[in-house]
Amino acid sequence: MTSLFDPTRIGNIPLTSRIVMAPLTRNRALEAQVPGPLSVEYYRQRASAGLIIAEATQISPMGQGYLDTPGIHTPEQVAGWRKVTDAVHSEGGHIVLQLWHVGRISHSSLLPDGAAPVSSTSRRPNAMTFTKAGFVDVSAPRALRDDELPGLIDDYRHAARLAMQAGFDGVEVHAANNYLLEQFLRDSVNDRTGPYGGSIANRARLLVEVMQAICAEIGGGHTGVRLSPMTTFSDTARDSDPQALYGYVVEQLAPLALAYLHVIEGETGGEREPEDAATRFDYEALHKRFSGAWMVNNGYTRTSAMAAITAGKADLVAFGRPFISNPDLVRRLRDDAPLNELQADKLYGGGAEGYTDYPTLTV
Ligand code: 8OZ
Repeated sequence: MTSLFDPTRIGNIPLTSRIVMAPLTRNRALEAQVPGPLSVEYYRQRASAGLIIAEATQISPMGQGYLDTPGIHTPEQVAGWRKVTDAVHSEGGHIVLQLWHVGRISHSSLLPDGAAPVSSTSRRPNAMTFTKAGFVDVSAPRALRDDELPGLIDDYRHAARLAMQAGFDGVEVHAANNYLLEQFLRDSVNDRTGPYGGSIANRARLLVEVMQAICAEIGGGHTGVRLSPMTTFSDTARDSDPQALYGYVVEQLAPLALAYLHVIEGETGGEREPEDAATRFDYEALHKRFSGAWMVNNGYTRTSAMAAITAGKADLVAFGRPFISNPDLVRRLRDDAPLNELQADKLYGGGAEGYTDYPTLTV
């Protein structure tokens, strides 16, 4: 029987356990969206994770949606990330980078020349973001023209190449939580006509083309994807037929032989298995169609994670908040040791406090 603590290999990446550090936005990038020394220390402290998925990182200046998030589109950012990957590797860990474009979840003050955010639509969501001026409503977006999409796909390809240059073991494409790629997927948001709107195949086209471009650049064995079929994060309605939409997506990704698929079950950071029939989703049906490693996430505990692995319901379990407050989470789960309390007011922005000062077990 497979255990949560057994080593494995996903695509081209060897892992020391099935315990993954989920991507976590912490808003501590320095000038020019470069990860700094504190971030090097933060990731180094967590290198005993079976795999670290580094925080959502914008693929281009237009991909940024919150204050002080890091990028992966300039040489300075590559150099900053190289220090992170070197630190994790020197501790025997493995780390991939989450590639992010926020689409319409942004504010003009964060974008080049005060530009409008871009999306599949020109409709503004009822969502907020964090800027220099504090929490503000997101700005009204501009719908991307079809002839701009090849350039966008190229931004993803370029970011994936830079991530490998920075020493990452691979990348995870952020196609979850109502950011740009999900804004194309869902019929609740995508109101386009033409090849990228309307049918499921058309709405999935951008994600599939992004994945194809990245896999052609760095190989499917270095590439994963994150999906959240049922979340309403950022006040976004669900698709009218998520089961059909995500079934199609997984089918289209099959030929790429991805290292893994990372699924957020239920509401991001909220309920995983709602009782309400209207919000139920058959994740097992997707799992059956996917041949790479299956990574689950959302509120797992030691007990439920061990059960998911031994039952074959998942190959990997990603933990978010527990990894923030417990750099040595793998050891604590293995020993069934108590966990540190999360300092919830220190999640976004600031310095070492609530970032690199959580204690590890001493004996
Ligand atoms: C919390 C705050 C800002 C961004 C996600 C990247 O939910 C995020 C995020 C989470 O995927």
